[in-house]
Amino acid sequence: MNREGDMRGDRDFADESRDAVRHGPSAVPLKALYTASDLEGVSHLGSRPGEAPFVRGPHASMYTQKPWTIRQYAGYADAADSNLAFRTALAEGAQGLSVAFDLPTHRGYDSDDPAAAADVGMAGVAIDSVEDMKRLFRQIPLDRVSVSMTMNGAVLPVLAAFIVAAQESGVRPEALTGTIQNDILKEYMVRNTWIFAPEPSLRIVADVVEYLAERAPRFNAMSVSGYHFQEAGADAVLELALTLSNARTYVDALVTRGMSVERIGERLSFFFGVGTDFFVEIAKLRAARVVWAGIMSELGARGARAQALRMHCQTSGWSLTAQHPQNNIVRTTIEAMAAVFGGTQSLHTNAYDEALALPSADASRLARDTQLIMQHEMGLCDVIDPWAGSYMMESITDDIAGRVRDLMTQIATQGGVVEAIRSGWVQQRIHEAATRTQARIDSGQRVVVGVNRFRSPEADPPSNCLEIDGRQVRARQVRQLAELKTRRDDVLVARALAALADGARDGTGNLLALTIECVRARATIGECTRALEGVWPRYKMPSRFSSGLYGEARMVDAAWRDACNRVSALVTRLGRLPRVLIAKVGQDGHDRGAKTVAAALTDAGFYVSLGALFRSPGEVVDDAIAAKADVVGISSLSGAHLDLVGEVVRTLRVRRPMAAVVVGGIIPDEHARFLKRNGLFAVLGPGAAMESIVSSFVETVELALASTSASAVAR
Ligand code: MLC
Ligand code: 5AD
Repeated sequence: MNREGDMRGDRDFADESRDAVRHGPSAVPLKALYTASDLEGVSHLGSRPGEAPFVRGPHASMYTQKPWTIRQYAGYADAADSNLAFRTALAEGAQGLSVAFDLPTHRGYDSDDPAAAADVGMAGVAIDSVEDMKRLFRQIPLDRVSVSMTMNGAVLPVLAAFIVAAQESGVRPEALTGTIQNDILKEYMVRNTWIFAPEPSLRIVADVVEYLAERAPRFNAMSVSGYHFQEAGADAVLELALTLSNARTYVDALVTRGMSVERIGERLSFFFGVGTDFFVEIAKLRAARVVWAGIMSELGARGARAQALRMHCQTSGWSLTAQHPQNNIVRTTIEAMAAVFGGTQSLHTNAYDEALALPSADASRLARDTQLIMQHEMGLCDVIDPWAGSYMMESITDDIAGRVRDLMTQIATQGGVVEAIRSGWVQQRIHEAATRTQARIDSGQRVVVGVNRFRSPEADPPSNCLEIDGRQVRARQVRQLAELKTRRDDVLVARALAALADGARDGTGNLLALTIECVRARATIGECTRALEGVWPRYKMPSRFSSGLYGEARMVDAAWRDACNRVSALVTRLGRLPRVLIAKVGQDGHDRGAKTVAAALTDAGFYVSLGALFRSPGEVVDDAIAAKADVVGISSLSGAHLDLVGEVVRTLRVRRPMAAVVVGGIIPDEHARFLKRNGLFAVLGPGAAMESIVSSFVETVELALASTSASAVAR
């Protein structure tokens, strides 16, 4: 029986496309039934694991010899807190470490920098200097535990601090194992922790790869990421095409600098997201290896180590819901199975409470144990590439590979990825995909259990969300920074920083080698970044969104039309369009939600301005005044809302009292109550359908106007 409840004859069913009953549009059309004829023309069949094109995995023995690495991404507050969490995790079964840095560190600000104040320690660990890095890895044997560091913008000083911290604890660079993300291109496309413009940033990437190849040959010099594309809304084909195009761009740049393609390939690694489209996600990982092996072979790589794509995977954070968080355990487990069936080398499973806050200790343990159970209780490591030979799996693997090659050709003919970033093509394409997905969820075409269907009236059990006292972390960091500066030789620091700036300006010397000397002399992450900023000013990028798509997708939907009618009524009452500023504040660069809301509000009839990223509270108020906003909608996903949103509300009350503030994102209930007591109009939690967001904005404008006219009368 299909979802509509009617029975079909066997033959009809066999011939039918699966589209009508699928859970959502997929990167590739799936059929209800696959047969032997679907294998015709599939060229990768017949290869063995560890053999080109590596569809069956990069190693011959795969998990039978060594299971994937359980590598949980973690970091919060300061180095000492995170060190304790790392050591506990390793004692309890984690097999590698993966450091989440806070946003100021990502963007090259020290914890005492006013631009960063509210974000210190909130979404990851605060690292200001080599001393913090030493605290972070205290009593962790860096010659035995491999460490992944998700760092891109501030890769030079952070990696330098890691290398010096290891050296000062007796571990030479040659002995270090791990991975540095060092993938700047996707930062401009989606993740938004860039600091400099693309061209100088590409030089930094290449200097890092060259230095590591020479001095730390066991360290993976980049982790080219697709995960963030998926999180931002891309489907599997777009995720692969962008990731592999970015990787290709790096390889070309390194080859131009004289590095051998063999050497580059050996320490290049990849990172993919694994979402809810189960079969497609498995096929995606297999297809990634096929396409990449082809590219590397074309570029002249001969060895298996250079041709085989090795990957880390993370289950999808976006697929998790704030409603009934325990359902997320199920989502994550099944996504993790897809990653394992796809042959990942390393895996992060998300914690079930991530849509509410950073993972609590309980939720982190459960996430890790999910993988331990998979490895030790379920027999998943006993058979290599168990999906091989499946009509469906081999056919869609081939289909995805073909589509990815086509899209990569399209990107190349447009002038390549750097050009596609500059023109906004990539950002736009991902944003449009995200907007369409949102429309499908809001209209109920794509089911999210407990959110748009099968809602339960029962309240969720209270969760013990992790709370970080950012002010305390900042106070500690500021004190330690001050101490560091009294103990160091300032002349030595100044000389090293000047040499770094010269290296950047003149194009001479390896920037990582030069930064290592700065950090060894106790220059801070912020000081190294500022030295480079003297040569390469901080980059700025406009924020854009597309109107039309969302409204069109929901045109025939009564709930959406009702919401639009409410806006029309408001327009009539005001005699003009109601004006909204959608703003991001602080160092939080997650803009998927902000862009989708901007698009939907525009389609509903608001006049929407979308603010730039990384604005201070004062700048958000400037933008609100310039936009003559009736409502300022702030999107906050980094945990820094208490300070930042509070300040926007206070400043706006003085400078544009008629404007109201609403917030969307990850805001714990208690914080929402506190902010509302202090003048915030509304909090829109995750999972809210656009019609309810539109209605909230309408009500906010009405209430704000009523209270402004009431206070005018009182005056
Ligand atoms: C493994 N090995 C085998 C084998 N399996 N040898 C023989 N037979 C087998 N079956 C060998 C490998 O060749 C390697 O040795 C060693 O064992 C370790 O295995 P690995 O497969 O390399 O695993 P690992 O060290 O864990 O490395 C996996 C990786 C790496 C290559 C994908 O880059 C990695 O760990 N990446 C993690 C990235 C990450 O955590 N990112 C988080 C992003 S979060 P040798 O000698 O070859 O080294 C994020 C979120 C955000 O980005 O936005 O903030
Ligand atoms: N600790 C653990 N997980 C984190 N994530 C982000 N920051 C942290 C952190 N400090 C996870 C979330 C998010 C993804 C990018 O990584 O799942 O979706």
